[in-house]
Amino acid sequence: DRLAAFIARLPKAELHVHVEGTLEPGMMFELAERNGVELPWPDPAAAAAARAQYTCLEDFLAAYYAGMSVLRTTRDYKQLADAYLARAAAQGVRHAEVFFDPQAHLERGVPFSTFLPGLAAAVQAAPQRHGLTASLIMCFVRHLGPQAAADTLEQALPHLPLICGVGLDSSELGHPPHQYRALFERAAQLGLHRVAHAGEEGPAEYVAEAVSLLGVERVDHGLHCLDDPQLVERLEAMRMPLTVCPLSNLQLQVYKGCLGEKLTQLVRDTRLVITVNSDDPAYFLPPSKAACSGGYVNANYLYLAEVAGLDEAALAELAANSFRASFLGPAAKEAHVAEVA
Ligand code: ES4
Ligand code: ZN
Repeated sequence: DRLAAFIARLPKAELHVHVEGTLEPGMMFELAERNGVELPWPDPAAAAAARAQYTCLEDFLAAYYAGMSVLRTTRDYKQLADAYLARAAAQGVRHAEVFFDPQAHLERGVPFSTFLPGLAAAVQAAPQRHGLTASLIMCFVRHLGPQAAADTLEQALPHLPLICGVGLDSSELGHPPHQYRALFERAAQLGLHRVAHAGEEGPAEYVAEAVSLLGVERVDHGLHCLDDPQLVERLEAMRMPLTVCPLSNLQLQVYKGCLGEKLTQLVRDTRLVITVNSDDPAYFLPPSKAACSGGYVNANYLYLAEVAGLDEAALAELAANSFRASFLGPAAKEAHVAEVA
């Protein structure tokens, strides 16, 4: 329809996408065969059907870590990231800041020197190959704790020129951000940008901690800040961007109650700097025959537009926010924002 066509043409940045969450069932089975890895599903159709069934963060994460076990060689990582960047470019994405989970690979015996060159090769080739810029953000998985995260940052030191920033992801409840304060101080000293998942299923308090103790420049998800009006005011005053992922939140049921109401509140009733993102687009598909393919960023804009009743001007503002909230330099930001208008 008209809105879907408008969204498809909007130039946009994607700031919250896990490269491992872009692994489509077809490529997952291709790599499983190439690398001799056994998967817990018989074929791509069964894996795809299973994806529709995950309705909480922990069930999703179990499948996400199982799925990425097929990634073994530099070539695999390059192929995965390149395929995502091609699909993103086809959706009007002009710049992508892509998360990866080093610990999920290190734990399986795949070293930095295998996965990082693959991811970086795809990122470096993206402007020529697909017409978009991209960078890499290394996330620490909270379920392994702060010491494992600190060890991971030290292991990453030889590769820092290829890494734009650090983030925090995986399980949230029981893993408050204050546990990562020293780690994020170290990351800041190393000149890395900082973001963190907070307020996805965790409380508003975790969002407040991420902002005041970790010094994050964006909050990933951040939805539960709505439970604390004073915190919302602080985030508005700071112009702290939230990277919201509507289809992810819908599928994983992270908000008890009506998600549509909460998303509407975020974009219509606050002055928060909201951006729209896909999170794990191979896993989180739109509820119905949406006019956008898969769970990629345009399907997230369309779903949000539908539940919150957004018009073209509001959608363009969200796209402009995505560049403003990016880690691009001021000149590149301005050029992209001008292109949206
Ligand atoms: C994630 Cl949806 C979500 N939440 C937290 N951590 C993640 N890693 C990949 N997807
Ligand atoms: Zn995420």
